[in-house]
Amino acid sequence: MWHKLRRMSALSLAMNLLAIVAVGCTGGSHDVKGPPSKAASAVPSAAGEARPGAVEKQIVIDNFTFDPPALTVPVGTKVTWVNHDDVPHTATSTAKPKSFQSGTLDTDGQFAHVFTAPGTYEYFCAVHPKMTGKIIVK
Ligand SMILES: [Cu+2]
Repeated sequence: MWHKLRRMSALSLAMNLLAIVAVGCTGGSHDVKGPPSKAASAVPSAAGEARPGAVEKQIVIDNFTFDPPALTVPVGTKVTWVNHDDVPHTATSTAKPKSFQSGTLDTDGQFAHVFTAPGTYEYFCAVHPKMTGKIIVK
């Protein structure tokens, strides 16, 4: 358990660094709608009720890959996809009807969805259908 937590912290840290690097590289980007991680932590989000177990997870899209490709989360988790690629991607639910649909995410674009029911939620990129991932909600 502790190992897992520590690995996740390291991962978030790596992601934050990645975000900083990405922003630095694309200095001319006009699509940034606000500092993503700061906004998330500064504002107690509507979905982020203070009950134990409410967590947020991030999936980074980079090099035509959802990372991590499979993510297991507790019910109530807010999952945010962030596109760090320089081409547009989507996170589109494969279910019918769709559980979620990000729309097109440009570079540094992000989309969040709160998973309120247990299940396996498979998704793909509508622009590049070979890009797939899944969220397992328990
Ligand atoms: Cu894509």
